[in-house]
Amino acid sequence: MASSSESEASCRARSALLDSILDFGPGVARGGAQGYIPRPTMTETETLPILLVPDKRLRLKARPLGAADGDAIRALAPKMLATMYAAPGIGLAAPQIGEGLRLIVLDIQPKEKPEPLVLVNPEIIAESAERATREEGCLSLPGQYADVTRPARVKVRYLDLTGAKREIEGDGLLSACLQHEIDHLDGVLFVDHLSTLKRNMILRKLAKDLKSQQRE
Ligand code: K1U
Ligand code: ZN
Repeated sequence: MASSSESEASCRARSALLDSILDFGPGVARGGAQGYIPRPTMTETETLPILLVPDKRLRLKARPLGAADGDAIRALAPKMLATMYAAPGIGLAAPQIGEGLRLIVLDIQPKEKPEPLVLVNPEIIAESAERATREEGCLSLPGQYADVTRPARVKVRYLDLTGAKREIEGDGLLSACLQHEIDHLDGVLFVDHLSTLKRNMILRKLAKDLKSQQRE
């Protein structure tokens, strides 16, 4: 199961959606001379450990993906989605699982209606002058939340898993999530948008929480 509280039906819905976006084919994958091997489902997809602040890899600029990276992207994207759903979260950037690549996944829909998105080399090509404030969290700073002010609306250009150029535009949670994930690709965390005082308070609280969790 992607998460202990998740129903089998919603797991199956995610698995089917994931298959369709990754174009794995109908139900089975060819397994060489032995015939067919079962295709991995979302419930079986490996999840990856998420790096936590202050891991230095979270502060590096990620590199763009090129034509030679197709196999790596197709291998990584389902694992990133499985990791995001299991956390649970609504987004995940490759640097959070230790991969310095410009690759993000997100799904802001309720778990009964999953709409996984995989964005390769995403870039913000337009943003509104209007600003919006919304509470954000981060899987790399578990349990820490703060109001973050960002452009209310953004337009993002990216490549999909087939390498086709696409654009996505949004406001509200989608806008915040896109900006949050693209920030990760540049080594920027949501706390960097806060005052020094608030940032230090959150970082101190995180260090304290993680220390007491280690003792438990
Ligand atoms: O990148 C990340 O660390 C994921 C992060 C994304 C995000 C959250 C809020 C605003 C902008 C971007 C998260 O998913 S934190 C967890 C979270 O927000 C959530 C978890 C379960 C259900 C709903 C939300
Ligand atoms: Zn984050």
